[in-house]
Amino acid sequence: MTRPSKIGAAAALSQLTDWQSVEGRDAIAKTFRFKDFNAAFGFMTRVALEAEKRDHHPEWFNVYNRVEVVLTTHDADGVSALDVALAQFMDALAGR
Ligand code: H2B
Repeated sequence: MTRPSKIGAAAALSQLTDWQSVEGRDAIAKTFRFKDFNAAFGFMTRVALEAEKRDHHPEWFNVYNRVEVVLTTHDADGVSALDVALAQFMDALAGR
């Protein structure tokens, strides 16, 4: 499968709202907060199914209603258009 090339975090962030750069690596991050664990895990489940379809997967950490997401493209050694697209999918799903 052809992987997209690295565009870098700065180029990605210019296309996104409320995402941030990550210290020490080429990646983008956002913390999503939900009403409760059920809402947070529902979000994660929907994203997981979409990630499988896209063969592009998030790094994430969940505690109760909080989901901390980091996106980067391991095959490109940095942020690619796949990360921008997945970030936009997550934002739309979470309503932000
Ligand atoms: N997800 C992310 N975020 N980056 C990748 O480079 C990547 C992935 N590569 N999911 C895919 C899977 C690759 O490892 C498989 C073999 O297609």
